[in-house]
Amino acid sequence: MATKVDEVAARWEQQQREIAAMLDQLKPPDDWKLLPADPNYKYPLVRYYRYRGTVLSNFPLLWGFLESWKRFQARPKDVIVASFPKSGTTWLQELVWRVVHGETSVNSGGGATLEYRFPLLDEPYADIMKMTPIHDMEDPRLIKTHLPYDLLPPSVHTGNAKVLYVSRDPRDVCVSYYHFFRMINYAEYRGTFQEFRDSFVRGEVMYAPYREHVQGYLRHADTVLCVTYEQLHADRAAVVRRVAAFLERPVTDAEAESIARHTSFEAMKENPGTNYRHWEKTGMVNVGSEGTFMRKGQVGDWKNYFTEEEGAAFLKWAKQPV
Ligand code: PPS
Repeated sequence: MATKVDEVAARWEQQQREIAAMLDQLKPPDDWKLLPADPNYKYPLVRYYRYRGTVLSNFPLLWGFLESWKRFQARPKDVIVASFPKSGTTWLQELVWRVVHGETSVNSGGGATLEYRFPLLDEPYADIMKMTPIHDMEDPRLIKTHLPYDLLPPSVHTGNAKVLYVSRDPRDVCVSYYHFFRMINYAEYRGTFQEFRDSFVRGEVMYAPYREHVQGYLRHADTVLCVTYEQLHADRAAVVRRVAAFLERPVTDAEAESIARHTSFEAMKENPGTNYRHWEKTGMVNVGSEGTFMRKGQVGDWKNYFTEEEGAAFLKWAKQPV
């Protein structure tokens, strides 16, 4: 039987033609400032803009981000997992999903991918992915976002939605992001790591500036539950308990241990609901050439990309208050 993923995959070529046609017609609002093109991105249909300080691509615009953002009304049962990309979003999403649904079986959500169970607020690609639009989802809605705190829809700031934020050693974020942009066909980054790192620091990569992003959420740590990738590595069951307490969905010790076990790197790499291998079918990634979404899952991979001095300087830059 054909799945939604098969339907999406069958439309890849047509979708590229549609995107090209939409791009021809695209007239970004005045407050979307086009950034100079970075020739290292080889995918021909992507443009980067700065919108209210943050770098976003033409994709949110093409897919109705502004309309959807205005329409978004937070509900008391909403749970939002926010992050700068590559900080452990998927990891925290799966953990949250399991806490909310009391899910302790191996393949959560019957194997449905997180993209459907826990959709992205920023790119309302529901049509393209044959998904239920976020507005029509039933409670409890679990929603992912990479938007900085100030760009969250106003009803999230004033509403009762519960927001969680995950951050990670910025050097590992940068390495993971570099590989991600090399892997996905919607970017096809072909510059060197040094070039990518420099554009990260200049605040020119998607969702930059990085420091403002992290510090913007940490400033709201009184209402936002902030966890780190490194804490997830060190003691996942403890994070499960913190998340459960924050969401007011208590878990037993046995449940906490089970959720911790099913959210190990190895378990999530095997789980079709979390490993993003379906992207290999839908055309999102270039199969085989640049690795997979679940790449290494390590703390400290940066040491393979930075010298000790470069790493120290980068960390100092990242921690500077802005
Ligand atoms: S995204 O695209 O922004 O949502 O990506 P995000 O999920 O934030 O980050 C992807 C990185 O997280 C790693 N990951 C994990 N590490 C350890 N354990 C588990 N369970 C896990 N799940 C995801 C994933 O491998 C990416 O990191 P790198 O360093 O590239 O391997």
